[in-house]
Amino acid sequence: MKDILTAPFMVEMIRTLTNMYDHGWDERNGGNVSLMLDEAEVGEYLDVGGAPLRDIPTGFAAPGLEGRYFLVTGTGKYFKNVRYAPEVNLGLVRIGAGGTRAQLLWGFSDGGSFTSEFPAHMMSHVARLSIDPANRVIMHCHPANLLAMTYVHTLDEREFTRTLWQMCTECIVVFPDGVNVLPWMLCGTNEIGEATAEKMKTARLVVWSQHGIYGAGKDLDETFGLIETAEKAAEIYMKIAHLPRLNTITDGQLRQLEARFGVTAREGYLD
Ligand code: 2HA
Ligand code: ZN
Repeated sequence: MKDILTAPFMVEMIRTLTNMYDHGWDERNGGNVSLMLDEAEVGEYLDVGGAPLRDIPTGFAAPGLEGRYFLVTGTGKYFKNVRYAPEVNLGLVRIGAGGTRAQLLWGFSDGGSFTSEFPAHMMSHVARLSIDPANRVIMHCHPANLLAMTYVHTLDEREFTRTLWQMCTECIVVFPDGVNVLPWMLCGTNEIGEATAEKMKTARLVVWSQHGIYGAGKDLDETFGLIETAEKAAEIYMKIAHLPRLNTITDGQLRQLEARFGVTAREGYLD
C-alpha cells in the first residue's frame, strides 16, 4: 500500500482547505468540505476489503450513496490545522447500507467524527449527481462579502444572481446557472440539508443567508473557483452598494457574453 498522505486527492484536499483558510473563509471551525473518491483510487492506499476502524451513524438515509467513498472534514476541526495534522482533522469514510451509517477507513484519529453538516453534504451530493454524474465536491464556507450581502440585498434569487452577474464580467460565464438562496435556517440539521439539496438541483451555488455559501463541482479547484468568483462579485457589490451607480453591465452585454463563451444563462434571468 502507498502512503495515503502522498495521494493526489489528499495533497489537493489539504492545499484547498489551507487556501480557503488563507482567504479568510473559514474562521475557527467554520466550513466543511467533502470529496467523493472512486474505490480504485482509495484502494491504492487503504485495504478497502478490511474491517473499518469505526462505524458511525449518519442520522439520515442516503441510499443513493451506498458504497461511495468520501474524504471529509471533521466536526469542530479548524481548517488552519489540517496541513499539520491531516489524520486528526480529516476522515475517509465509506457510506454503508441505506446511507444511515458511515464506515471510517482512515482519519479522525482523536476519536472525532465527520462535519456537523454531513446531512447537507451527502444530500447535496445526491442532488448534484442526479444532474451531473461528474460532480465530486461539496464545499461550504463563510466568505465575508457574500454573507454581508445577505444583510442588505433582497434574497430574491433572480435579483441576487443578476446583481452578482453585473459586478464582474466573468460571473455569468463561471456561474450561468446563478445562485440560489436559502433564508436563515438552523444549521447542522437534516432540514437545512434537504433544503440545500433541493436548491442544488438548479444551481451549483446555494447561499445560506447570514451564514455562508455552498458550492458544488467536479473537482476541488473548480468548486473553489466558483465560490471565489461569487465572493469577488459580492465584494465589488459591498464596495459600491452605498454609492450612486453610473454604469453597469447591461442585459445586452450579458447576452453577448453568453454567445461568446457558449454558456446559457438561467432561464428567465435576463431581460
Ligand atoms: O462549523 O460551518 O455550518 C462548521 C460550519 C457549520
Ligand atoms: Zn457554516
